[in-house]
Amino acid sequence: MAMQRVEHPDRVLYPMRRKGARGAGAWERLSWDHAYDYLAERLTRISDKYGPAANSWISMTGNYGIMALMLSQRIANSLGGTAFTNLGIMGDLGANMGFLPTLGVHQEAHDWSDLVGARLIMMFGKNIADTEHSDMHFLMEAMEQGAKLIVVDPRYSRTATKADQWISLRPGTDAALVLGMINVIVKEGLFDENFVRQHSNAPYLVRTDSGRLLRFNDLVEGGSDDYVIFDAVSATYLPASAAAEPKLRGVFEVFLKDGCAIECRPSFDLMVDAWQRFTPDHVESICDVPAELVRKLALAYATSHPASLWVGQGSQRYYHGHLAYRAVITLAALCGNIGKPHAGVSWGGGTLLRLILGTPDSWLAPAGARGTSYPGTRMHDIIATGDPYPIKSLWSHNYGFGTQNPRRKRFFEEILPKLDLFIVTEQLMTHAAKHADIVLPAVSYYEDDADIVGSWNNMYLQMRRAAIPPIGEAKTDWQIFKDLCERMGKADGWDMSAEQSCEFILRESPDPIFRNTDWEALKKNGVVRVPVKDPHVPFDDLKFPTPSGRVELYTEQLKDFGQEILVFEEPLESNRNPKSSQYPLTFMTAHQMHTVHSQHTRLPWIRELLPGPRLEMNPIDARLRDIADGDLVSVYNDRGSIKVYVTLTEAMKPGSLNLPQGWWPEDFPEGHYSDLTHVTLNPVQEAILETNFAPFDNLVEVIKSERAL
Ligand SMILES: Nc1nc2c(c(=O)[nH]1)N[C@H]1C(S)=C(S)[C@@H](COP(=O)(O)OP(=O)(O)OC[C@H]3O[C@@H](n4cnc5c(=O)[nH]c(N)nc54)[C@H](O)[C@@H]3O)O[C@H]1N2
Ligand SMILES: Nc1nc2c(c(=O)[nH]1)N[C@H]1C(S)=C(S)[C@@H](COP(=O)(O)OP(=O)(O)OC[C@H]3O[C@@H](n4cnc5c(=O)[nH]c(N)nc54)[C@H](O)[C@@H]3O)O[C@H]1N2
Ligand SMILES: [Mo]
Repeated sequence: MAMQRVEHPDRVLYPMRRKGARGAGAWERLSWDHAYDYLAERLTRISDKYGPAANSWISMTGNYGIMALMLSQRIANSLGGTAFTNLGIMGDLGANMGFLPTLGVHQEAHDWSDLVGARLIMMFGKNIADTEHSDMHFLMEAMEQGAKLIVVDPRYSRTATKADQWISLRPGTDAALVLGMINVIVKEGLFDENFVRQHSNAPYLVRTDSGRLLRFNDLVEGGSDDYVIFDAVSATYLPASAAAEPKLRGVFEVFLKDGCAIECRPSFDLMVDAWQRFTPDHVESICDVPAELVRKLALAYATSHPASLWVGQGSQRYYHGHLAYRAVITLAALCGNIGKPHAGVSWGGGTLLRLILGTPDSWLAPAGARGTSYPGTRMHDIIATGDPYPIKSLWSHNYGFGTQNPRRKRFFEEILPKLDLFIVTEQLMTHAAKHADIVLPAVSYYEDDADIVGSWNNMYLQMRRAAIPPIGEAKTDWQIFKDLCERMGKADGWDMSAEQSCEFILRESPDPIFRNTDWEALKKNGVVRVPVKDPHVPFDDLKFPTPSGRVELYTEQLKDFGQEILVFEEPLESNRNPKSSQYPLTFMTAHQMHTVHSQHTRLPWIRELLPGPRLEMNPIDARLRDIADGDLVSVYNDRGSIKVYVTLTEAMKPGSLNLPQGWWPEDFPEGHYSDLTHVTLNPVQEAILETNFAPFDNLVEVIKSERAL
């Protein structure tokens, strides 16, 4: 089947320049030499007129190799241009923002093999059976060895079909469900008091006047700036690092060094009080999960040891997505389920995200040169407004731009006309390529001479090697940018082969697991495990790279946003907001088994299985709208409207819709699902990292367009 893609009739075979209007489909073939000359001249002209930052680059996960992913930053730095970052606009950054404030790391995961031995496995928004099927056998083995599987998903996903229990919650409400479990566990005294006292910041005293954590030097002139606990044995205030039996509950009158008395409470006391309102009944009203089930879930988790929690991407694709991950981490920490085999909270801890975050600066900015970088989530607005400066060219590579990006319609109607030059490096003549001014041919994986490929959830690295020569005149992104920099006289740091560049990325990485990876073995065998214990059990030393060195359940840094204590927030486009009277249905676009994003939906053999996009809808919602199975419907909101055929299925929770993602605009009678999406900046996420694109946080309405024949 791979060959159907490699030899696809839509394959881009040589550089092309648009003739006539954008999107008109008339092209002139260029030699590579001519293409480089033309690009060098155009980019220089833009740079001379508007400044070098007016040329911009963006890439996505298309090839999954680390170079292809990160080259947009390197080329922008070499030419003084603008790089738009990709993790936020990808929609994969929400989870990091739950992990960072609490555990001090962007992500962590137990090895999949470590699942075997767990008594209970709970998965939130993770559909491993479709999206990580190569590792699914570990889950099956764990279940054969006695683990119970609970899947939390509004949709009866393929993973849910394998579970002992499927919890179908209202989309975007995971944090409330988990808060309900936490509330029961605390009330029943089922939490791990010792872990909470010794390894979390729950015993630290908080000033109730400001919400800030008390510091020892607030009490004692010249004291350390350590946090403060109240020790039950000596009945004194001690620095948090002292050996003590800290109290978790109570209200204390504390005298500051200037003699003033203030009220303090252990953060645990404040948190537990704030969480009281998440009774099972209240949670039922939020999540649409029966109260009795919430209670049972809590008891099952707190009494099954060891218990392993997995979070996928589904829960983060909401405006407040980070809260779901923080909630799950809080639950695990309260039950002392962190740092232990077959337990923990796992999300994206494999080598891929580590490689992205650990790409050495010396590789990203060869010759020390630096351009400018802006979050990809701001790209549309920056280009539309020219604020903070004009952007006049955009070069998209390794990005299914036109299907995978938010707000396609806005891009093509409003943003593209602002650009003097739109360049797309692609394998196929995609929707974006069709609208480009210049299209450059990219190799497929099988023609790529060298790149390092990381994994989402395991600790292996692979070395990609060419299996066949390039089709047509295709080149790697590395080669294209290297040639262009040479042409433009900016070749500093580009005098490496692709293979040398791979070695450089590992050897110079700030992350010791890559610095210490056996490069020769990777080159020779094509695959290597990075040097971490096998199985990898995150935090087994119970040291956390947070300011306190502990799990930070109380997050002082988010005080100004009212999120110092874990809260639940309704999705931005909740189906309970006033807007839902007009647009009552939550519209999701989950990943699907038979295609990687937009890459396989057009292959003939895949088409036999998936002839085209189908909107999944519950029969209850359909009946209300007189919609029958197979009807053509319009899905719309105030951002756009699309037409698609509908499949009625009880796998969908009433009130929510799913349209598996990866279809091209050409596959829809009208519009494309990304026309319905939005990118709304979230100040809390901006304070932690950057806003995460929330592709499932969309309200829509559906009406029948044509009855099925
Ligand atoms: N609505 C909605 N949108 C989403 C998501 C969602 O769930 N719903 N998911 C988001 C997520 S998690 C992700 S990771 C992104 C994925 O978004 P993309 O990475 O954009 O997805 P792909 O379809 O894999 O697109 C990759 C494109 O890169 C091209 N390509 C492959 N290899 C190379 C190469 O070596 N060089 C060049 N120049 N091109 C190459 C392919 O031909 C393809 O057109 O989509 C995001 N967008
Ligand atoms: N075959 C295949 N595999 C892939 C990909 C692909 O395109 N195709 N893409 C890869 C990439 S880049 C990524 S990021 C991953 C993503 O893979 P996953 O982590 O599995 O993420 P999604 O498919 O986005 O969503 C997972 C599940 O979350 C559910 N969900 C939606 N809303 C909620 C909610 O509010 N709460 C809960 N608990 N669940 C919810 C959805 O119904 C869905 O079943 O897959 C990777 N693997
Ligand atoms: Mo992704």
